[in-house]
Amino acid sequence: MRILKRVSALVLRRGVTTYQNSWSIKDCLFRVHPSVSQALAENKPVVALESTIITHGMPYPHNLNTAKEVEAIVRAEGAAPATVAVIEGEVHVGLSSDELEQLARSTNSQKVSRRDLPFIISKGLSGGTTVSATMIAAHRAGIPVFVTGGIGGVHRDGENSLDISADLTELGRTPIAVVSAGVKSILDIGRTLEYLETQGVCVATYGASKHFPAFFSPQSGFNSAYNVCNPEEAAKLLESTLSLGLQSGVLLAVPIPEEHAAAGQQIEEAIQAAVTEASVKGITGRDVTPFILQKVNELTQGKSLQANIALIHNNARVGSQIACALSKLKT
Ligand code: PSU
Ligand code: MN
Repeated sequence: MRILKRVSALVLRRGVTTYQNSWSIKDCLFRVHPSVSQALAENKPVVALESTIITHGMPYPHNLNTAKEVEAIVRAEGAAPATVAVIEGEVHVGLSSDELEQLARSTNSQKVSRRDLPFIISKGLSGGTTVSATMIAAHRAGIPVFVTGGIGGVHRDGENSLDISADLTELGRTPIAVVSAGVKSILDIGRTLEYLETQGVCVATYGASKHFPAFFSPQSGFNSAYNVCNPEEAAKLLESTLSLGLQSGVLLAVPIPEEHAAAGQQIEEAIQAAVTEASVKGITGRDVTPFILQKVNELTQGKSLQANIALIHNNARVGSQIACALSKLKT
């Protein structure tokens, strides 16, 4: 009897072991660039960066130039940049300049969100990672600060279409600070904030007020739950999220600098027109955001692109300062 029990336990354990061996997370699918792994090993600040903005958010060569400028800003602030992308079926955390250039020039890159990762990896494809997929990779690599332009959200009429970006649920389940300029007014900002609250995401404006920014404008008419005034306060907020063991993330909303917000009204009008056109043309799903971004850029003769670049530069500065402040808290 005892022997029998033992045998069954062994089989059971074997079953579990076999299961774990076969399906445990494969590190080989995640490639961390040596510059990033070295910084992490030395407890130096690292800033994760997304790449859908490169593949789908901006036209070439602005995408490449901006990506390079952002990495340079991160370095100048004393942190290591880790741009995330999928290259031939592997998730890269940190890209070489050749890889960055190839991604920026490529015309057939996929837009890779959480739901797309399994397929893209299984087919050995390449693509730009959205906020959700970038969060997954950054968290896995041990990078708690991630800078982007804007996150996805609840689309207008989302209460009927249920078009709600996977970025929001990712923020609810991955403990990373996402530094962004808020949410574009192509989205339903009020519902986006409600959804983030439901997901348990701590939303804080970076600055003196709680005004939640609308990407191109420093105010959206909505407020964040909180505000933090400097990198140290932001770092402490993130530190408590991590120390509490919360599995949810933090959204830090950085208003576009005043000098670049001037074109805000004209851009707003272009957004209205682009949203209408997208709906008339029946554009849905993952194609909505890239379509609207491109249309708005056209309608504003490039002003939206300039504002977009300026706010990303600013976010990179702020995010890097937060990453530096956070690494000081650890030492
Ligand atoms: N918002 C922007 N620019 C972008 C995106 C959002 O202003 O490039 C990209 C980000 O990568 C974001 C993604 O994670 O679009 C959200 O797409 P969707 O709405 O399909 O979830
Ligand atoms: Mn969507």
